[in-house]
Amino acid sequence: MISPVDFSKKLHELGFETAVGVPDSTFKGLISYFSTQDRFRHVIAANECEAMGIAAGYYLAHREPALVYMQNSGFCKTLNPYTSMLSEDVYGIPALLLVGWRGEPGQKDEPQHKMMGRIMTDLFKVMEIEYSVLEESQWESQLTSARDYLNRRRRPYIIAVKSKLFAEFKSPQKEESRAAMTREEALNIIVENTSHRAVFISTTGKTSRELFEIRQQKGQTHGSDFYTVGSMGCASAIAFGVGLAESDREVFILDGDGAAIMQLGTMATIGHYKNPRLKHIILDNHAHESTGGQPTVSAGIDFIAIGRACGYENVAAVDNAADLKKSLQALENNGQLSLLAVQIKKGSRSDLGRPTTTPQENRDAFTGYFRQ
Ligand SMILES: Cc1ncc(C[n+]2csc(CCOP(=O)(O)OP(=O)(O)O)c2C)c(N)n1
Repeated sequence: MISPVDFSKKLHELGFETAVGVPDSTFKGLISYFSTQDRFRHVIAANECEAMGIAAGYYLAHREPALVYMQNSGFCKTLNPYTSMLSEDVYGIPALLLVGWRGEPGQKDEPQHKMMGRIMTDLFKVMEIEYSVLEESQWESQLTSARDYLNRRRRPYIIAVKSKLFAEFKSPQKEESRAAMTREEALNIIVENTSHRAVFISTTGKTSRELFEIRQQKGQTHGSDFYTVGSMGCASAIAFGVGLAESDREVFILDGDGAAIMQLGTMATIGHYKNPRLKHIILDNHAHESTGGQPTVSAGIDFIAIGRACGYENVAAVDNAADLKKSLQALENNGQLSLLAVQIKKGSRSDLGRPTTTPQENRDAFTGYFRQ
């Protein structure tokens, strides 16, 4: 396995001083190390498009390339800044992209990673980006060659990273959150305190995995839920689309803080159109818990103020079970576009499973249920 400490040291020797990205579990040890040391400036970006913009700006001011890390599912978000900004046809700006290879052909992975895993290297070729696949036996020389390439060519270079290549790095324990509930406890309360007519669009990662298991435990239908297994950040947009249908059903968005920040613009769209049946719940643990608990910037932002400014009509924040129950009762049929920010603590069950139904079964069950 590659040591995150040695890898970072080598990057630093090669002149990299800034790392920016969106977390991926493929290199969670490395991200965890970036967050604890002061060798690198480390920025966790809202999304991968933004990360590329930051890398470009950094280069303009420093004449040094940044390291940009991301999961391959987020790589597509770099297509626009790459083709219209960093590529040689436009400004020609170097950056070293570390791309986690989820869905690698032949390896077991989730359905949302299958296609990207299959087309990833072809996509690099179509985009005319040079790449190599990181090897445990020669990673140091690969980094040196990548750096040479960036100096010579002034354009991005990609290093694809397969899973289980980086060792873990345990960062020193931070102060424990004072929030009372785990996400699973909050989800249980939400499910138990909402009408049987409500439908739920749950965000990517453990929120959808926990909601799925809660339905199993309670012997309830999965038809009322759409589990957004990929497309991080899009649950709120999907809910907005669902809400366009003529129906008496209330549509609950079960969002994460990382996901809400990734597509914060959707709150402006939702706020503008004011569908009174949309109920946006942000489960805020200040972390990308699903990929290893890396911090988001949510501790410093006020979702309630953002919601209000975007035009949500009813906004509230809660941090305990009793207030969550009360707020849910107040939300129900209140006839107002509503936002509820729920403080939760990090953490989930170690035996948490994944949906056992396929995404297409979920699509059909949801569509059938919604139209009843
Ligand atoms: C575009 C994209 N970038 C990155 C990921 C990897 N990813 C999956 S879940 C997740 C964290 C989500 O954080 P949050 O919304 O706060 O929910 P939590 O995991 O804390 O419940 C990330 C970064 C992804 N699936 N898609």
